[in-house]
Amino acid sequence: MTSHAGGISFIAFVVAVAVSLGYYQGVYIPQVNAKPILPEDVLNPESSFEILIIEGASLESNGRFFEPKDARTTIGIDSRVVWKNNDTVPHTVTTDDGYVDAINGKFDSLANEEEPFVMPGSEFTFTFTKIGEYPYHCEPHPFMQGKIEVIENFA
Ligand SMILES: [Cu+2]
Repeated sequence: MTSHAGGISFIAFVVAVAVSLGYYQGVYIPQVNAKPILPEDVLNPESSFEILIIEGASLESNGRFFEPKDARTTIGIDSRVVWKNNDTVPHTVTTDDGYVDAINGKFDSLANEEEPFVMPGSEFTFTFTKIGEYPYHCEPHPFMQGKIEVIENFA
């Protein structure tokens, strides 16, 4: 009788573990990794906000680096930001605080394996899908600093 009860509780244990693993892999993990469902205009804003990397920006004495330095964009309107490198040397656009967008990944040109540096005459594009403040800098030239503010669309 005792060993029989032990056998049943062992089977119950095995079933419980199997159910738990199934839930973890089949339900919990997909939920945690799922991307949020966002409106189309947030994913693909109608306009872009342009920021110039000024010629001579690699020299601290230049005093002008990203222009505008502080940019305010509206989510779903112009929250796609394009940095154009008008300088003669490569630069990066790199998050100060490690921000990772739920849709578009890390806010860092270095995360782009094909073109980690924004080459002269080239550009880097990043779409923010969440309101907030996003300070950034250039990795080889840390005095090059800027900030993107993404505000709510009240329209
Ligand atoms: Cu730079």
